[in-house]
Amino acid sequence: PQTIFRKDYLPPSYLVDTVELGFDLDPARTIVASRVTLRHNPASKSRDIVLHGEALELVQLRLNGKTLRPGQYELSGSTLTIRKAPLAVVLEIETLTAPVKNTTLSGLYVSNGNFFTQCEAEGFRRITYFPDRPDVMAKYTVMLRADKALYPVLLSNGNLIEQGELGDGRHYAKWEDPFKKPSYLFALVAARLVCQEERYTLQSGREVLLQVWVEEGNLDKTDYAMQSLKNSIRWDEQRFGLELDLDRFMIVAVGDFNMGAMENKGLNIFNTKFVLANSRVATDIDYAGIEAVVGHEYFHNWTGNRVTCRDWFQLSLKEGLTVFRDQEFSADMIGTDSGRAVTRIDQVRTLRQAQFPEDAGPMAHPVRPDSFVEINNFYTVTIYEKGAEVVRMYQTLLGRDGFRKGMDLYFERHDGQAVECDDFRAAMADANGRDLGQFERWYSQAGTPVVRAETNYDAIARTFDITLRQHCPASAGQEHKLPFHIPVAVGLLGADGRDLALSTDAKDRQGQATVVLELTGEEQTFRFHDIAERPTPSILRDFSAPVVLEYDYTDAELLHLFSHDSDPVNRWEAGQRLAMERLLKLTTAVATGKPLALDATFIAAQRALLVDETLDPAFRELALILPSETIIAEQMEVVEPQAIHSARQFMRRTLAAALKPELLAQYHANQTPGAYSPDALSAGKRALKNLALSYLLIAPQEAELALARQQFAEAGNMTDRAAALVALIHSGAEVGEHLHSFYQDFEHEALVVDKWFAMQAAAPGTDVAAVRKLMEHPAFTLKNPNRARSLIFNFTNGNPSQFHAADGSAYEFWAEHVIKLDALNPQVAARLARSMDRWRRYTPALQAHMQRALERVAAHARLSNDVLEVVSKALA
Ligand code: B3K
Ligand code: ZN
Repeated sequence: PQTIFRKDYLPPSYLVDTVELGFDLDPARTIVASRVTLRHNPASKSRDIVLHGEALELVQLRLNGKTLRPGQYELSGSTLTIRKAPLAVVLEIETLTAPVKNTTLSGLYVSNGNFFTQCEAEGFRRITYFPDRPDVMAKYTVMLRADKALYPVLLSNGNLIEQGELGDGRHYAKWEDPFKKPSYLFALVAARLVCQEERYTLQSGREVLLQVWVEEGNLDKTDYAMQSLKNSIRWDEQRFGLELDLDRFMIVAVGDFNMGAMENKGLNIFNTKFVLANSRVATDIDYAGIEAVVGHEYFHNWTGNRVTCRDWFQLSLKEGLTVFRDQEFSADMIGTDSGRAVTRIDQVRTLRQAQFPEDAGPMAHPVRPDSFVEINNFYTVTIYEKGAEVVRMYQTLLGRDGFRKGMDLYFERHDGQAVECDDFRAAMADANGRDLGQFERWYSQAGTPVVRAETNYDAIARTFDITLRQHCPASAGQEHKLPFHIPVAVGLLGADGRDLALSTDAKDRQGQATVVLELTGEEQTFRFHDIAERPTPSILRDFSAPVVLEYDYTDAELLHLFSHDSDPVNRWEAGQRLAMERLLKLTTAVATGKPLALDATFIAAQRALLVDETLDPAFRELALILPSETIIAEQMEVVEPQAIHSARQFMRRTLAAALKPELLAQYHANQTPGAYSPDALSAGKRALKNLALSYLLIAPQEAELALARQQFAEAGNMTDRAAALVALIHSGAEVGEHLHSFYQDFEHEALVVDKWFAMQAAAPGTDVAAVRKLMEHPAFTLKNPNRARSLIFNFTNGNPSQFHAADGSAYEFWAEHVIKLDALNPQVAARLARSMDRWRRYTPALQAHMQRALERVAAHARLSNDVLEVVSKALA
């Protein structure tokens, strides 16, 4: 396969002004007629028109009214080239596709008898021949024709301008999108669906129509998505002064979808997982996911659609920025400082769980990659979540107002354009009169920087010095890295636990509790004056940069921070450090057969936090979750998954035994009687209560089992029902009956059946044989991505001690299913292939098994580029 490089970018030879598309929709044989007006791009030397096309049958090709015969154009691989074309061209192209055979879920496909499209990144070329690249922006008119009884609803981007009957049972609808857009934002839906709709008045007084489209039986699950949409619209008006630019905005739910959702102009298409919710079927986490994803796709309307990417190397320009926006939206929706901190802690956990490993593994890439084989492999946590961290750092460096100025300038300069990450950085810099030249390295250098801190207190001079040193480990193609521009937020705690008022050399920031130090060199020392006592430093507050912070904290300092830090993120972080130190020692003890013990100090600190009623339940829950097995593994030179699992289980068991009365008290104190509400406070209470339950069910006695069984039977919502079932499964008690009744109650709710598979897949008692058995269940299918992920991915990524079984049998299972999935859906298969990314870090025996499994996949004939790129980078 061919590697594509950012440095090879050339502007398009032809620009497109208008696109008229006609669809005669038929599952087996859809005819697509396209009429495209092109003109030569003065910025290009080439007079060749290059169109992309895949899995298409070309029926007819006309240029300025004349039919082109083979020989007058070149068809090779996935491009169609017309050489030496006139300056102004009208192309008329007729193609055939078979949507029902399209299992890739990219392009036009059928899901549960309905038609949907997914065009990002390169799916439009599976619909018609077109210059399918984001810097070609055009105005679209779309005519849809289909059987009226089967497909009563016909939707596309923009405004509905005409509809009617065609005779012979068919009907049509014509849509026009007033805004020019890249092809990846094209969408259509032809389906039997119903909608919840609402007229909504924008701040400007303009009225818009909002719709959420779902299958008939799901109309009782659309309220939260609709509410989230309205909240998103209001938030973008208030926080960024950005208004909805269309008269109609639609969300459509589909059960077969490769990722979360898609921001097609005016016609967002969503995985059902991020639309459908009511208290019976959805958990608090599902509700939060819906709010975040509805917000995310809506916010793309400006950051992504109005201003889009010049090329796919710039993907984080829209994704990092839009994730940052949805994170801020979710935080503002909670509204309290502590709620905001809880969302921030969740973001840090995601980074450590998934992005740091990616940045240290074979698929490491900069936020703006320099090359790729398959763009679909680059919708990664680095592009999204690290990209969001990079955007957040602008706000940390420039302040909220400065950030807003930068956003305003960005839109002033680039509305209607396809631009680069550098353009965003320039807008931020210019709007604030700042030099952000060095900041560019966050885009160009891969890897997670390590910041090492050392401190020195001078009691006589009353100064406290913090010396920060940075380095970044080498990654593929990048041996030596230059220093980053890193904002390091710092506070100093006195012995009483309170923040000291800080005075630094920076004149404008006297007396604050937190200052942002800007580390730009390899090593810098920052001095604080008038420090009356040796303070405890709280470094990297609010996780002000996506780095690893090393500082030799003593246990006493960490305990002090864990009890007092006014910065909730660092308060949580102190607890994680306390736990991690012990978990690493316990893991070594397990591996070397030494006795295991947990100190009373740590237990006491956990107890104090658990019962501290001044803290939000949501925060307490997060503070009590131990670092995951994956995060522990990342700290080790040689990973022994079973030892990590046993060590962590030992710590959980010991805490559970020591804190039993407190856990029970919290279990009862955090009930949420009455009607279910997904608000943050209630969700936090449920989270703490259910964490308590999960601890109580470690080595349970009859009383605890009874508690869980009662919660399972009487739960008034899915959060509590699922939590009880998970706790029971993990307890090792006999749960056959519970699993059976849960399945019976929800067998017609696909998203709940996914949960049913997922909770079994991730249970430490589930080995690969049990997973294979579950695959024989009639409800299992590889063809539905949500279902495949629920069982297979939750096993390979969520059940490390079983996935890494000593005999390598689970790796064989992995190889087999990467290959099987690849034949159906390369994008999903390539995600599964990533489960083996960190294989070189395991024990030699496990490595040997993993290498064999990787080689087995790599050797398979007819592998997609998607999977081939992942496995060859892993083996390289
Ligand atoms: N932009 C889409 C992702 C498309 C992924 C294509 N493989 C969803 C989102 O980030 O909003
Ligand atoms: Zn996005």
